[in-house]
Amino acid sequence: MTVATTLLLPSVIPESSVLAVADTYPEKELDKAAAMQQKLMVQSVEAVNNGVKLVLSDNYKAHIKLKTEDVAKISILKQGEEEKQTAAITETNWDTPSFEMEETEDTISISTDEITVKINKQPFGIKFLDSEGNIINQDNMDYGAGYEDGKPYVFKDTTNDEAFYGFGEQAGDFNRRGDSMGMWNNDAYNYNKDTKYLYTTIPFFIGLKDEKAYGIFFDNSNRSYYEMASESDDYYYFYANDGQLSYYFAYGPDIQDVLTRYSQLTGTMQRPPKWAIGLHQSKWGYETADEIKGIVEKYREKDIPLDGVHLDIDHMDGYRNFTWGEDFTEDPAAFNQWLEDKGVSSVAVSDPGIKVDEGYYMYDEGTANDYWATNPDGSPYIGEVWPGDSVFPDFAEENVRDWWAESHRTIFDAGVDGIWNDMNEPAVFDTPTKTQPLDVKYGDMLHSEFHNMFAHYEAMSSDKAFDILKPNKRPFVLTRDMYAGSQRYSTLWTGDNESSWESMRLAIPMNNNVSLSGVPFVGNDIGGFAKRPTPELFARWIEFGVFIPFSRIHADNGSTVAFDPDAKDIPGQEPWQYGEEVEEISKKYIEQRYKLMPYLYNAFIEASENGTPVQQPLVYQFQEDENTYDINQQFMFGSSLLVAPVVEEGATSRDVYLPEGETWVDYWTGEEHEGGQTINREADLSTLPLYVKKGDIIPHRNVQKHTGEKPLENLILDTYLEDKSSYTFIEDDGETEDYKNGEFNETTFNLKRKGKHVEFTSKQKVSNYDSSLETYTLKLNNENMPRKVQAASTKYKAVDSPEEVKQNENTYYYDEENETTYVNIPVNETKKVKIFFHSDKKTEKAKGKAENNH
Ligand code: MIG
Repeated sequence: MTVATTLLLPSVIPESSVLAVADTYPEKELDKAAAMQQKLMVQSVEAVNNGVKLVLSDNYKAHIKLKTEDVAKISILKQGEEEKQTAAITETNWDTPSFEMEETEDTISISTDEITVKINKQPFGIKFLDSEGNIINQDNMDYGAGYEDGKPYVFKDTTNDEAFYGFGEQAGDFNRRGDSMGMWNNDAYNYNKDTKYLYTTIPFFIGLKDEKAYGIFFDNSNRSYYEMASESDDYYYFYANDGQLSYYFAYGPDIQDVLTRYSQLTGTMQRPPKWAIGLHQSKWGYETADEIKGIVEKYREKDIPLDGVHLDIDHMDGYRNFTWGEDFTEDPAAFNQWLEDKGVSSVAVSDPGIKVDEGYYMYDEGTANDYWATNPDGSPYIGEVWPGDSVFPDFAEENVRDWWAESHRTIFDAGVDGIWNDMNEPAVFDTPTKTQPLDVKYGDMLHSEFHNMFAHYEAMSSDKAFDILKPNKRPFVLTRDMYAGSQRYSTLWTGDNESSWESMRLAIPMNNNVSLSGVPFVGNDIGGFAKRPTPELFARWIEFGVFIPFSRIHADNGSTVAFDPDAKDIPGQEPWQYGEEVEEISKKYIEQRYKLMPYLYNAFIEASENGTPVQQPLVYQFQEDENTYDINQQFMFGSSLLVAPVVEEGATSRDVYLPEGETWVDYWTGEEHEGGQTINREADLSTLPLYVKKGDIIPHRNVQKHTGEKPLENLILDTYLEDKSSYTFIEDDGETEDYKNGEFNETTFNLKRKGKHVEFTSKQKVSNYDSSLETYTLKLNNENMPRKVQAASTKYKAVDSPEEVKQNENTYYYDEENETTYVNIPVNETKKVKIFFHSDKKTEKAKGKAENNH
């Protein structure tokens, strides 16, 4: 513990919790020398319908299963022990692939069309090869795999050019090669780049070597460790304090395929309600409903879009979960109705610690039914959290989860729309480790095994609350902690970050790795939680914050004001707290998110179907470009927009790397750049460098006060055409599960360049949703002046402004200065719309080049 850390803490946190800031349970290091000593030998082999079973020396056994053509599961267990799987796994419909087995004196090989798993017998060791016989990954034979003092471990060979990604929520660089990581869900208030244990455990990573990617998921919930070439350039290893040695191996070679497999294995996020992907405003320390109403009113007055407000612990009665405090509001239902009328949804915090307090219904019901986690002697475990002495629901038990789900009634009945699960490490104040003793019991598990899954099981229950109490409404559950697979139930925010440039810089690679760990819906407190940002930092953070999947401004109640240390009243962290210029910048960027809503929402639909990240590290799309491997401060927002936030104090420009093989268009100026180079972009305080991948269509719409304010009547197809572009647009009601019964529309737009003209078609594949769409505005960027626009015999009329285009069907306008054509196409246009140009852009470009060469 350091004095500096203590000073940063809000004074209201009990002194005892301060002790624990950097202090979790002592690490149980692996004895490498002991691991090296022991070698498992294959003693016999049995072919089974999904792979092979081996008898190993020292009373061990192994089962190598083929789960799909490119996924294998490896487990090594004690003889007689039964194989378990954790709650991460959801995969149900994989079929065992056909495979061949071949045995020699020294090896056993099992091969599908995609991979070969080659097992060495003396000693036991595994190699994964692709269908051409290239080694993708292999055990390190000096150390091998097995158990040391009860700790399951696996050593793998690596070479200097191998990169590692994933590992859930980690502070530090994007590429984790060279890092020493741990997973033990931890209340990491005010974490920094050196904080080893953050809030979330996702024991999944991706290795990328020779442009080929594989994934490993270590299905073990105990505290685990990852030494990724941190001790040697030649090997990496991972191990856990306890539990079984079993892991899944998935071969790509594309990162996208690895992530798809992982998402099938552990599930995908649900389609979110649209309001949840709008802007959220929060602060710990909005003490009354009136205060929050004032904030909402200000948003509306200033015409800054807003979709959600968060009710932190001050909404409760003495921190009793699922209650309303009279000081907060005497009429919670009226308050929520007021919000609803303003188009704002509310998200209420939920803490798992239940106050020991006879007469408090949660305590009484839970006690009467033995719902609490217990000490070894069977008595309820009591720990101190916000309400004082508290007991904790045993979320490992289904009946407890059902009861907890049902208990959301007091919150949901009053009109709350979403749930925010906090403190679910589970955090307690009065132990040096900040969490419960390891021998507290959850179901038939000890806390040591359950710890990293506590939030996962809790989220299961919160998700169920929606099923029971808000049937047909899409759930929104926000959580501070996760285990692998929690994306099925919840959205992640990355806990108590800090209002500092370093903390903002950490957020980008952190989100990128969370995204590669199966969790697309992730965000960080915009502006930083602990302390307060300077106006400049807030401006830069909101510019970037509108391009992260979950976009919420949130701040600590007890922080000092960094830009005015003498301030008496600590203001909230709203966009208008930092002067006019920053307010304007905030508004511009928040509006930008709302303009991109059709694009963003569709990116989320894809995420919910395939696990495709919404925030994508560059390597996700560009793994054949090695320059992307170590990029920390850039990402793709959806598949078409490249975001390069300014993350250095005082900077007025930044370098941007544009991946190879594409042309990139500056979103603000239209300037085109070839990929495969680093450019320097001017970026005054109001500019976030943003680029579009040429060839893509980005659907936009008009700005709204909130996502449900105005029906979508006009869809703008912002197009950066090369030869061909296409986009499939899905529309539904944005809030119910009706789309599951087919109530949605699916339309594909196609654009083709044919010499001197461009052809546009739209085809509706599904049309079961009652849409308000009337027109498309086809916006063709960086094109010559059109000569005419025509659909069969209908001639489109040239008009004088984009506004006129917007108002009149079958019209077009050419903005000469920006070289942009706008065409208003009625949605029921069934004919090809042809845009004829005076000259053909491509020949012209070629000519231009030829001239430049003279
Ligand atoms: O001990 O509910 O990370 O977002 O505002 C602090 C009060 C408890 C921690 C969360 C933070 C929240 C705060 N909570």
